[in-house]
Parts: sequence; structure tokens; C-alpha cells
Amino acid sequence: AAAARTTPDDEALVQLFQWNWDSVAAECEDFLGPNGFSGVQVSPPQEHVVIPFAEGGNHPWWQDYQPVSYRLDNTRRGTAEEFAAMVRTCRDNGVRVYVDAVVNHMTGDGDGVGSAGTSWAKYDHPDLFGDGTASYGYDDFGPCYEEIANWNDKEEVQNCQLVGLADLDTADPRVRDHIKRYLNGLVDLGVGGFRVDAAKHVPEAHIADIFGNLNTVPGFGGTPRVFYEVYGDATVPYTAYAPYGEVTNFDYQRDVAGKFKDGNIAGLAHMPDYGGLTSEQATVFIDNHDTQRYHPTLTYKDGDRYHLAAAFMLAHPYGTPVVTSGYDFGDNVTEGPPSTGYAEGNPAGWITEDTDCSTGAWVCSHRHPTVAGMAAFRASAGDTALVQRATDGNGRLAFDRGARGFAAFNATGDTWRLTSDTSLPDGTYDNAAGGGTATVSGGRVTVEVPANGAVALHVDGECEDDCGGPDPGTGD
Ligand code: LM2
Ligand code: CA
Repeated sequence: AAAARTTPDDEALVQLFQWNWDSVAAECEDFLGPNGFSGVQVSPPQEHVVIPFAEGGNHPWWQDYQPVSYRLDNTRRGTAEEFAAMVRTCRDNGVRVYVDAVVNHMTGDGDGVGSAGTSWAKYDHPDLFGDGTASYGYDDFGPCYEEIANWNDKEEVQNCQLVGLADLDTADPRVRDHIKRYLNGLVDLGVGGFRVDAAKHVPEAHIADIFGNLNTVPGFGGTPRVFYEVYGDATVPYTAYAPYGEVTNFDYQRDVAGKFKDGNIAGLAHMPDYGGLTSEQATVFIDNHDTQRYHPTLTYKDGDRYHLAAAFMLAHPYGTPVVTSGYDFGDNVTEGPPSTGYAEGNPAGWITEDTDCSTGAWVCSHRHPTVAGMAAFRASAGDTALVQRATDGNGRLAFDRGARGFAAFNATGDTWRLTSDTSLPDGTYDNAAGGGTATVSGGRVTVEVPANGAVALHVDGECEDDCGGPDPGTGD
């Protein structure tokens, strides 16, 4: 098995949004492991509400964010056994599974039967683990039972209800124990980390206790890696959560995605500590499942420019990058994933189909030729410093990563013919960001960077007898 990487310098994650467990397992084995992606973020695995989508569509994807118990059997992505097998397969291929952990709240209004068959009501979850040993009742929620109204009041943001979702009373050690039991059950299966949903709505002290006291991850060793979903603002800054793990950097997301969208990337070699987060503290992304729907700066719908931004994120040393791959939702932000239809006898109802990256129904951005090779670039570059080598107008930027990598990004509609100094040793290299090769000779490299494309060369991509494709360089 490949060794797991654990520093932001060479980690590269993919969010396989809504992929079913069997499909994630196959992707770990067929693609992520072999291409050096070190982690996969999966959709929430706990039992959730089932919301029929009356307008003739699919069940909305956001069912998942309304837990009704901590049972893993069933979601529409598969069984507990399939989940456990996925974690093992990914681990055997050097890929950590990061579970999207919903710990701030349970479901919102009403009552019903969950995806695994558990009966629930808003403040009544009688059997959290399916064995009669744990429950949540009215007093396990609150202390606030109203929806958050004043987002400038931290007390309210952390203790009241996010869009009406019943807010767990995480001040109560018994509630925290149930959450830890859920998370430790996942860790014991080999889950290597968590994306903590709505973390800014859980007081920091409770986060510290929950995530500071988890089991050691079998296989990888150490406690799970955790990144907190915090949409930082003046009321709850990103930095409030940095002592406990990494923090999702939406300031990076807005700025970098916006600059790629506008073709204004020449200044991006030297980044600020966005939102006050250092590189080690930041989880970065061009979009995620929320922003691609509700604040779509740059998404798969933008095509090449989006893939270029993702490649850049992987080449630049700031933060731990997450590439997003989900499904095409068209204009319907609630549309659920492609499904096989209603499965009789399975309370989860619609069952997510196996992912097929070739149909267009699924969006496999991490497999795009501009992106696929860039986890290997990142691993090769390791902790080497970025040295800017060239810009051309606003839309073009090239840099070295020490003597280990050279990358050029062209956010314009015209080919960039570039000759640049580089510290990359003399040799011929495959382009990790697409086709072709380029040759470094005498400390200089000449490349043709395609319109809205990139050239990325790295030491582990040196090719001698096995150089693929035509040479994009016009030099020797
Ligand atoms: C997150 N991070 O903090 C997730 O990334 C985001 O996707 C989740 O919202 C949110 N927090 C809660 O976990 C999604 C979705 C919402 C949806 C919730 C709960 O974006 O639209 O809210 O999941 O399923 C839905 C309805 C909303 C309703 C709520 C409660 O859209 O209108 O509020 O359920 O019934 C009355
Ligand atoms: Ca809360």
C-alpha cells in the first residue's frame, strides 16, 4: 500500500460529492491511489430523513444533512458493509476517507421514518445506534429552540437553529459522548479524517473536546485529520477554529475562483494568509457542493477555466487542496444525484446509481486531463518554495517549485509562447497538466501553454525513453 501523506505540502483531496460507496471504492483503486490523490471526502454516511421530491424530480441531495440517527445502514449510497469495504479499499490504496460529519444538529421540522427505517420526530430520536442504548430527547437540544436570526451575535449563531435544524446541546457531555461514539465507530473502521459540517455553529470548546478525544486510526496511525467548515466573518472568524485542525478557507475560494474567472491571475504567485489562516491551517477549494449551487463563481459549468483553476490550486503550496467532483444539476440546485429509481424495500427510496464518468451525468473534474496529473506534481514539489518565473499581462503566470517543479498557467484565449528560466534539472518531462512533453536545457524551458490551459513539469514526471505525445515546447 502507498504511504499516506499528511502535510499540506503534498496532500491532495477530492470531494466525491454524492458518489455511492462502491463507486468511491472503485475510484480509490482505479484512479485516486494510482494518481497520488491522498484523500477522498465522501457525503454524510449517517441515517438521514427521506424527502420525496413531489415535483417529479429526485430526492434532494440535502437530505443527507438532516440526521435522524448515527446508523450507517442504509443511505442511498449503500449499506454499512459497503461503507466499511470502501474505507478498507481506499486505505489499501493509500487514500484516506474523510467523512462529512454532521454534528451540530439533527433534522428540522416534522416526523417520519429515516433512510434506515428509524422513526423520528424533530426532538425525538429514540435509537441513535440501532441497539437501544442511546437516544436524543427534547433536553438534548437547545438551549435555544429558535432559528438563528442575528448573525452578528455569536451566542445565537452557535446555540440557535441553522435554517431550523434542531440544534444539539453540545454543552451536555452526554450529547458529546454520543457524537464521539458515532465518530469513533467510523475511525475504528479506518476513516482517516473528517470535514466537520457547520462547525462554526458548534462552540469551540465543544469542538475541542469532541475532536481532541478520538481514537487512533488503524492503518494510518495518529488521530484523524480534521477540517472544520467555517464560513468566516467578523462574528466568528476562521481563526477561532484553527487551534483544533484545519479550516475551510472561503476567502481563498472567493478570491482565487474570482481571479480565474476574470482572467486576472498574474498576481497569484504570492498569496496573503487568506482570512488570517496560514497555509498549514487552511483547506482550500475552487468550489464545493454549496458554492457551486448558491454562489457559483467558477464551477464545472465554466469548463476549461475551472479545470485550470483546479490545476493551479494543486500546483500552489498554499493550503490543503480539495478538488470537487459531483454531478450535473443543470439549473436545479436541489436535484439529487443520478439514481436507479425507487428501490422497493429500501426506506432510503431512490438509490444512487454507480458513477460513470463518461456520460456527462456525473462530473469527474479530478479526472480531467488538466487536473488528473497534478496531485503527482504536488507530491513531487513537496515543501519546496514557490519562485515566480514569468507573467504576461494579467492572465498568465509561471513559477518554479524549487528544483522540483515548473508550472505555467494561461487564463487567456490565446496560446502563450513562453521561454523561461527554471531550476528544474535539465531533462525532458511529461506535461502533468495535459498532453505533450517539454525539455529543460541549460536552465531554460520553452513551452506553448494552450489557451485556458497549463503546462506543469515535475521531477517524478521526467521521461526518457517513454516520453508520450508530441512536444509542446518549441525549443529542443
Ligand atoms: C452545511 N454546512 O454548514 C452544508 O454544507 C450545507 O449543504 C447544509 O445545508 C447546511 N450546512 C446544514 O447542514 C443543506 C442545504 C439546505 C438544507 C439543509 C438541510 O443547503 O438547503 O435545508 O442542507 O437539509 C433544508 C431546506 C431548508 C429548511 C431545512 C430544514 O432547504 O429550507 O429550512 O432543510 O428543514 C427551513
Ligand atoms: Ca449549535
